[in-house]
Amino acid sequence: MRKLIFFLPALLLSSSLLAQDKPADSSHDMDHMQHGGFMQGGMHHAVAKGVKIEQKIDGHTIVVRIGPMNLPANTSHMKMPQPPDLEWQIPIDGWLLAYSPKLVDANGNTIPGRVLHHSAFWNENRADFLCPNKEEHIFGAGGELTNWAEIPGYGYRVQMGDTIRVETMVHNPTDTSYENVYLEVTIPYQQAADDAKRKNVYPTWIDVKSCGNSGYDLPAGNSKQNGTVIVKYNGALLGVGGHMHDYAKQLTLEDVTRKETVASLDAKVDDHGELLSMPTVLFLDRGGYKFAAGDVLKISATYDNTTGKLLHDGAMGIVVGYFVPLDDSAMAALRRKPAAHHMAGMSHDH
Ligand SMILES: [Cu+2]
Repeated sequence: MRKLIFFLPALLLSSSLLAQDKPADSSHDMDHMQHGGFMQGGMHHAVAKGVKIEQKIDGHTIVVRIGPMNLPANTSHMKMPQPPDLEWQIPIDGWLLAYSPKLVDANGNTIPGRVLHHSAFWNENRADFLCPNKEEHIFGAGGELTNWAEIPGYGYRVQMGDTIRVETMVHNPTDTSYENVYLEVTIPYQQAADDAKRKNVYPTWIDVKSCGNSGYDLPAGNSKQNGTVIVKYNGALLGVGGHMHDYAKQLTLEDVTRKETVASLDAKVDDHGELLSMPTVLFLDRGGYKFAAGDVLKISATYDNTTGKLLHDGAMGIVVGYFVPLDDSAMAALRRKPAAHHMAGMSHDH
């Protein structure tokens, strides 16, 4: 089974270091829909019935809960009925600070993360700052259930009523069936009305498919895919992680305009090529990696697919980070009304 690594943030561990810097986040793409079900990777998925999204909020934390989902043993994501896209309405005016995902059953017992293929949160009220044809992808999780920790002094700004579209795909590669499974994401927040003000961070997804759909066919053997994107804002990248799939070798990000390598991320895989982890690189010691408006960024993903065959839609190459613009007011233009075309059952490729 392909494993998805949404790395981000270990960034966020060293709190004192971060005090004078900025943060980053992430994004994917959406795909085709069809009546009564939906298409992902060219495959038709049945829709899981009765899956809802709900939230609980106290003075500090929102818990978003998606479920229940029934996951029979040894079921691929193609065969598993999948939740439709769900919408979460933001209940505060302020900042989301961190994301901590877990899987539980109806009694609160922990379920192994491996049964989560991926989940992606998209803000329908904002366009991505690098690829305005896409919504802002504010959070992603794969089977590793990586926490996106808080960066002191920074946050992702939301407004009451913002609509977050939540895509979730599940599978069950284990020999155990699980019933009534919930994905719970715990999100600490701060109200804008509070005294302490935060700097805004913008999720930064730099994709080898540029501003298109992220997934691509992975040829047998060694391969390299490149993409470019132009930064339209002055600002700084606080740090980056990477998102790849199995048989990954390396992700590199270059600032072509400056003729500099921004980051080189070596994938860690096991003996069979299964992806174990992607590293994180921080630019804190210099106050973030500075970009100037107009800088051309080039991203490259290298793979070594040892299966001997082409893997349809088997690869992705995305550098993910947190961007802090020099002039935050310039980002206001990225707000928009949610597109009216969304319907349950729409999802992205994985
Ligand atoms: Cu992926």
